[in-house]
Amino acid sequence: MPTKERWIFTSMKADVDAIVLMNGTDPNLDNSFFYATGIPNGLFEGGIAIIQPRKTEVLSSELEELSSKSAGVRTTVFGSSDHRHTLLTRRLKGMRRIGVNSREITHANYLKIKKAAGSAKLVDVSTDLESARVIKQPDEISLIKKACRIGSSVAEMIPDLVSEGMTETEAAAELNHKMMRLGATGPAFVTAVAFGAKSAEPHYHPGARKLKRGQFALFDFGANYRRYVSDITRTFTCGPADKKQREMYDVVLRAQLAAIDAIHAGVQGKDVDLAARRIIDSSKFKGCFIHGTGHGIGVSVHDPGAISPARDMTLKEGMTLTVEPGAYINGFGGVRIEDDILVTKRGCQILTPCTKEFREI
Ligand SMILES: [Mn+2]
Repeated sequence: MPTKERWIFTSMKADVDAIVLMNGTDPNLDNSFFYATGIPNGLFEGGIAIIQPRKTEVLSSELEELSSKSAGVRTTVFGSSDHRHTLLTRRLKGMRRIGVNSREITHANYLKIKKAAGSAKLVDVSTDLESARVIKQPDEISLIKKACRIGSSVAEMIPDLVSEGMTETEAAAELNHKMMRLGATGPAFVTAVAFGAKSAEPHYHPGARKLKRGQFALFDFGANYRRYVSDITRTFTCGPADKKQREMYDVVLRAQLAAIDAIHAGVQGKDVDLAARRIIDSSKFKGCFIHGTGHGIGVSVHDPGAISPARDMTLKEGMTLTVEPGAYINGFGGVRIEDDILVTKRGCQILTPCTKEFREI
């Protein structure tokens, strides 16, 4: 297994002496900082990682000194931002080209690196970092699998955890509780529980709405396990489904299975998307699938990689992606079924094997 720094530099097109990744304050943290250093614990506000082909160093405040050192990372502690500036200036001395991650750095921190870099040129390496991050290394895959096992086990339990009359936030609390009881560091993102018409809103946050008989109940959640995440969605009805709900579920399930079937190393993401979209668009739910089929998962829940009609991407072995077609009708509700998969040479491995046969709560 190549070290992260070697992997980043071998997959890189840009020619730089080092990459400097600098965190702002939470939530303006650079996911590539955690990807590149592999440090599973700590917040690292204001922390800096200096990545070179054979060496990684972290400049950390005292608050994360132990997290950084116990992960086996070369660590220097700064006592103030002036001290951090002096250390960074010293480390970058003599360098000509320095890579920065324009997609995740704050403007204020960019100016700080520029000041410390003196006459060296700053080069945007965000695309290179994405190319490295999109293919997962074995250590990452095992953490993602663990996060997926937790999410999938909790998805299996949903009909036992949730009942009629419960509010969305109460249901979300049950899911979060179970994930942490199973060893999750925390939820991967705000657990989305949407009842009734709210299930038609794909990025909904839970509220005080109570589950009533006859409604859809959609659960989109995931576990964070030592910084790596899962992302899973299951949709149910409270009590028996009516005809339209059942048809909607069956169409989305057929679309999701068709997309999974289409996946293998070498296929275009667009074609996988089309396999799902074709099924929804040739049903009475034409036009109701309003987002892409999937995205990467890793140290972030929207990690590099997309299965989308709008993106050119060839799927490769070692990519971890979601497969999540859905259908949404304003005022009525929505269905989404989401699994996480690992792309393999001939197909894919489903990392969230929780049942997706139609179930009632
Ligand atoms: Mn997702």
